[in-house]
Amino acid sequence: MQNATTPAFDISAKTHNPNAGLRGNYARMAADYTVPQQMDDYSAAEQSRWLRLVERQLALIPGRACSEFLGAVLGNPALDMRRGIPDFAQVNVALKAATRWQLVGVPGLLPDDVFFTHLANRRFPVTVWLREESEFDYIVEPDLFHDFFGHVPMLFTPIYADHLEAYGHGALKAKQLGGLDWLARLYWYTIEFGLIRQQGKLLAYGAGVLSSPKELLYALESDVPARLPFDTMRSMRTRFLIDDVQNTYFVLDSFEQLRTETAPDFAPYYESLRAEGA
Ligand code: HBI
Ligand code: FE
Repeated sequence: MQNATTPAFDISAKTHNPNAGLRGNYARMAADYTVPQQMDDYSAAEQSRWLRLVERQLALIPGRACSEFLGAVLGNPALDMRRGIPDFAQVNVALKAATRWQLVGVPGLLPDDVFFTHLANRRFPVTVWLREESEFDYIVEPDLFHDFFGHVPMLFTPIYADHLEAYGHGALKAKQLGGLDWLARLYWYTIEFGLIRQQGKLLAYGAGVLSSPKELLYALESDVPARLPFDTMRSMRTRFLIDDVQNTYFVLDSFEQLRTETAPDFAPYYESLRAEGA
């Protein structure tokens, strides 16, 4: 289901060697790839860029973001992004109380097993650098805005927070079973580009959709992409495009559905996907 020109790009391949041509300063990171967030490092230009990114996206999400995301962004003072670039340490006080998750600063994309080990320990890696002005409308790699605006609000929702920890454990197991590329597709079509139907309305919960003005409108309103009922195996058979809008989106009926569909042991799934050559 992908166009012939853009080869399917598997993000996990890109992250096997995080230092290969990626941004961010990996020189001073800890053994677990975390770096301190230096609030004084952000320039006035970056603070202004952050605010413009936030204002633009806040104007688009009412009626397009799921209720849990909207509730967190508009209702939780710890997530008032209009005050400027958030201090992870301050957000962590509220986040820990809400779902026992913590944000950790990272220099950028991490090797899969490092990333998943953080998730399995309820630590969400948030990139500390912000995109350049020239990338205002689009950036391929996750930056501070994508990670914080797109991913962090959902961490305040317990059922989602539990799923993400379970996903981290599952991904570490998948790596042992050779199933990581398939499970990466599941992550892509849920955590990154997932849609959900709530009170009959099609809404977004995926971070890649919620943090992109173009993709938010396209994923919900364009008649080009396929929108399929969420199906674990089908999502793991569907290759994704890392540097373009998606051809296919998967729609949940509820977050309960995501939890129950991903509760079973995935080993048999990997066996049949391997047999199919998916
Ligand atoms: N590293 N910092 C960071 N952020 C990600 O979203 C990320 C990563 N490394 C691996 C990875 N994602 C992928 O393997 C998952 O999206 C499946
Ligand atoms: Fe992301």
